[in-house]
Amino acid sequence: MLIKKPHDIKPSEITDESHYLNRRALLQSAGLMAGGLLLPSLFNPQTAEASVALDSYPNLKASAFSTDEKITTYDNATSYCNFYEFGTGKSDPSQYASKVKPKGWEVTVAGACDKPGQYTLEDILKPHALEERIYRLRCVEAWSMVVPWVGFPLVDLLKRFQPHSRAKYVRFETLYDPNLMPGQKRNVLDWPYVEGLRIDEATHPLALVVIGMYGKQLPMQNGAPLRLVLPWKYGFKSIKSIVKIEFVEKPPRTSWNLSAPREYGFYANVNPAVSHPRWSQSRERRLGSWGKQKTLPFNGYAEQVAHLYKGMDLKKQF
Ligand SMILES: Nc1nc2c(c(=O)[nH]1)N[C@H]1C(S)=C(S)[C@@H](COP(=O)(O)O)O[C@H]1N2
Ligand SMILES: [Mo]
Repeated sequence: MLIKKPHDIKPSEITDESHYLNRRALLQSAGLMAGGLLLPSLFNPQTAEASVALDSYPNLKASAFSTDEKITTYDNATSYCNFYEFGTGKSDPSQYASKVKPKGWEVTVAGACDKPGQYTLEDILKPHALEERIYRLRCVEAWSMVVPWVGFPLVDLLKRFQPHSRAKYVRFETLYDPNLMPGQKRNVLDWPYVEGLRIDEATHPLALVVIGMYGKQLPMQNGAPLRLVLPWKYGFKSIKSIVKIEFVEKPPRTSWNLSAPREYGFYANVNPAVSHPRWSQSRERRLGSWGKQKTLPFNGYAEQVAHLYKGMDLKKQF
């Protein structure tokens, strides 16, 4: 398995690193396309549960953005979860979500773009070549994990909808269905769960649409059938079970920011120098380990993303 750490990626002759990374990501996905690694037929019209029937993604290449750190066990990553729609306890999602099989999933695309509309999950996924990205994900509660995610760059999905230049932000919404997701019967958050990104964050090559993990279909408790994974941000930005994508002009109000604005900012970049009002963010515990380790700025992805926040005071805009 080819795994390159970000610091193994040679500096290019092109001075602007963001251009270099963008080009690299483009070449990479082009290469995967040419290799015929298109999404295998996800949908078997003969079965009622067609929409998320595929249960494995064999032979995926690990992308150059992957870390070579020790991978968290499948059991840990799928049983210690945050998904408040299924309860606030860490084991609630695996206990209650595993029984849920989303059928006929659709995603609404709205706002400032040329191609708004109602898309089936198949429409959303079909044109994209899948890859494996071994990413760290760091929860705001100071635990973290390393997971081989299966997905494709968010930029590739967003550009299909041809956003207008006045679309400065993207807003994402999770399914609202209290019968399927009993945690929504309680007012712990303002449902549906909403997250948002500035357009340059959303189109950064590290931002991933995820549909699987560990070479398998994404378990419901981890956000099936599709979620985001934004490895340089606290985990709550990585919204699960998305049903709506909207291109907007102003920063959207996001669920955690609405519920506790002093604790959870819009940017939520991992920052060991800025404590949460109730605990330090300087260290973290990897799921499955006892000790703690140092948390890195931008969760270790500073080289790739720090330029997005040039000139901002990240203590104020946390
Ligand atoms: N819709 C929704 N998305 C969500 C959450 C949630 O409660 N609801 N929790 C977030 C938080 S706080 C974290 S840390 C990650 C956890 O992802 P995991 O359970 O796959 O580790 O999902 C994020 N996405
Ligand atoms: Mo989190």
